[in-house]
This record gives sequence, structure tokens and C-alpha cells, in this order.
Amino acid sequence: MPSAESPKLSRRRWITTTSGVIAAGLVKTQADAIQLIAQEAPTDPTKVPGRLVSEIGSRAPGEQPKRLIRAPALSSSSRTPLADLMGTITPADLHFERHHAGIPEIRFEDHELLVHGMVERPMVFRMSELMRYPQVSRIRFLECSGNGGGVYNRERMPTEVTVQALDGLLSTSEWTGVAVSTILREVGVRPGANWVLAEGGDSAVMSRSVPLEKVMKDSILAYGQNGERIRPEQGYPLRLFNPGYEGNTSVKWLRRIEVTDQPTHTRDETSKYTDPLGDGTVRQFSLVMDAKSVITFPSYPYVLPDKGWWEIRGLAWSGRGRITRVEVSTDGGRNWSDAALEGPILDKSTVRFRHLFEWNGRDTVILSRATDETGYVQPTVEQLWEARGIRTSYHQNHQRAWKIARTGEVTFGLGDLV
Ligand SMILES: Nc1nc2c(c(=O)[nH]1)N[C@H]1C(S)=C(S)[C@@H](COP(=O)(O)O)O[C@H]1N2
Ligand SMILES: [Mo]
Repeated sequence: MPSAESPKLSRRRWITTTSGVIAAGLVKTQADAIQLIAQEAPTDPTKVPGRLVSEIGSRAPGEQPKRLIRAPALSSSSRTPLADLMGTITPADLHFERHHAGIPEIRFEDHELLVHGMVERPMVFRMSELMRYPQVSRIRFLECSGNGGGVYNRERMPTEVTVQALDGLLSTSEWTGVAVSTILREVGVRPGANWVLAEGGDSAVMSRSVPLEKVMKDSILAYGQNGERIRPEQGYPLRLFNPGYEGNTSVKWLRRIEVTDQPTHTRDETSKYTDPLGDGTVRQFSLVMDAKSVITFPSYPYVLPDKGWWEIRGLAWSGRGRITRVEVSTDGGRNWSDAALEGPILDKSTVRFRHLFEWNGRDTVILSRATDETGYVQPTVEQLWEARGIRTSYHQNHQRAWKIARTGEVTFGLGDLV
């Protein structure tokens, strides 16, 4: 609706202005003139032609969610702005990143994958060859095993922390590629083989062992992400994608798969990604990401402007299969109610949950807890630390809590629970 103040562009003024800018040599064509005037158009979009088509789209100028960069060094990460997103799919340019030695520059035409070891026919595949095999697409989450671990300091729990800083090493995409099983059938796995070693072509030459049974079941050699070629940050032109497994096993810039009888015990699975349990033993190959949920709204730094009805929203996921239930508590964990799950509920993918909450304007703590199809329930922080010890920051999938103060201010509330 044009307001009384909004200066309207009359048809006459439009024509004079258009020919005016062309005559003035500011722009050459009418299309350019329309662009220029549309940009300068003050208010009423029904009175001026809109911007024209473009080869690549862009976000609205006022909508620019960004990844949060943690360590601007070679070993670096950036986190998905979970609180800014809707639904479950992460826009590719907001997918979290975790690189041990930066992003290598690799050309599609030059890339090769060697598959060897305990196989009948060792083979080298070029990308064009891989793309001729049957193509599969799966919507799956990817989560770093360090997600949620970084901010924990057991002496001093932070309260002013966003869900992005806390749990932003989580993203969901539609991954496209060839099933690993297709390629392993092509090379012929020899009897006695039990593991594969996956090796990246970055300067970290990151490598991890993955059980053969797993990769035969549902792993993908992925070259596509949300409908387009996978991004350089996600492993262009090829990554291994192990659904439900800790992110570091999904080796990016994948250049080699070796079929073995034993895990290789590479640097990346001995010096890292092992969990000291506190009793002198260490948990190694903690590969599956257990069920977890996070409330993305309301969360810090949001301030509830008013009491009344609010929809609590969040994401739940499990590396063991489908999420079957998400419960929400709005009284610090005393009472729990089932949240609504927004389908389709996919295997090893994120699901959106929501729960209507009438806030009475008093101090409270809200929490969520997820259950997956195996019956596993997301633990409390005490349960997790009792089972796993407190010496590891990996796999911190315990229930998260947000404290709502009388002022409406929302802060990370776990500190009050332990
Ligand atoms: N070659 C290689 N693969 C890699 C990494 C790496 O540094 N190099 N980082 C791993 C880690 S720790 C994670 S959590 C995921 C992150 O994938 P993303 O950057 O696509 O989000 O990739 C894994 N694969
Ligand atoms: Mo990771």
C-alpha cells in the first residue's frame, strides 16, 4: 500500500527518467535504465518495474545469514547459523566446514580415485567414469564429533552462547553420487576383507578406517550437494559420505580407498577422535553419532518481547536411524510433552520439531530430548558424563537447556542444571 508520504513515480516521470538516463549517457540500454531506476526506486514496488532476470540468484539484501568462523587458521572450522534457518536442508553456502589443512584446489578433469588393497581388480576412476555408474541421492545430516564440545569448560559454563557457536558443526544436505557398494562390486572385494581406508587429497592427507560392512550398507561417493556439484569446501570433486557416522570419517577430496582386513590406525584415528574414559581406557572408533536435539528458537541472543504463546522450534537427529520422538520441557525438566515432528522423517537426517508454549512471564528453563528408532534417549549431561567420563569433548550429545529470564532474555542454561 502506498503511504501518504511515499513519492510515487508517475508513468510520465518514468518515461522521462528512463530516456533521461539513457540520453545522459549514464547507461546504454533500456534494460540498464530499468535496473538503475529500480535500484533507486524509493518505495512503492507496484509503480516501477522490478529487477530483471539474472544467471545466479542472490539473497535479499536484508537477509544475509553467515557462517561463524572459529579459527581463521589452516586447521579451521565454520559453523552453520542454525537459528537463522528453516526446515531441514542447509543451503550449500552455509554448510559448516572443518578443514585440517585448508581447502585444496582440485580440477574435476584431473581428479582420480584409486581403489585397491584386498580386491580382485585394482582400478583408477576418473570423475567422468564415476558419473556413469547408477546415481543415488539421499538427504542426510553431517555432524562433526567435536560439535557441542568446544564451548564446554566444566569450571565455567558459558551462558551467552548462540546455538550456532554451540552446535553449528551440523548441516543437512541432499547428497548425490555412487553407492560405495557399486564400486566395490566393480573391483571385487576379496575374502577376509573387513575394513576400508579412505584417504583425502588435501595437504592433511586425512585418512580414516571405516568398517567394510558400513560402506557396503549405505555410504556414498558423493559428487553432488543439494542439486549441484559438491562445493570445494565440502570436498570437490569427490568425498566419501558415511551417513550417521562422525563427520571426520566422511573424507573429503577423496583420492584413495584401500580395502584391508584390519583398521589402519592412522594418525587421524589415534592422536585424535578417541575418547579417554577416565578409568585409564580409551574409546576408539566411536563412529556413530548418537541421537541429539537442539532448540533453535528461542535461543540466545533472542529476547521474548512478551508473555503468551510461543512456538519452540528445533532440530533432532540420530546416526542410528530415524527419530521417533522429541519431548520438550518448559519447566527445567520436571514435566515433558511430545513435540510435533514435521515429516517426512528420514533415516539419519534432521527432523524439525515444534511445541507450542504459553510463557507466563516468569523465569524458566526449556529443554528438548530426542529418542530414535533403537529406543535410545538423548541423555542428561550427568548421565553422559557418568557413562563417558569428563575427559573428552567429543560426542557431547546431552540435552541442551535454555534459560528464559523474567526480562525475556534467553541464555544457555545448562550451568544451572549441573
Ligand atoms: N580430506 C579431508 N577430509 C575431511 C576433513 C579434512 O580436513 N580433510 N575434515 C573432516 C572433518 S573433522 C569433518 S567434521 C568433515 C567436515 O565436512 P564439511 O567441511 O563438508 O562440513 O569432513 C571430514 N573430512
Ligand atoms: Mo570433525
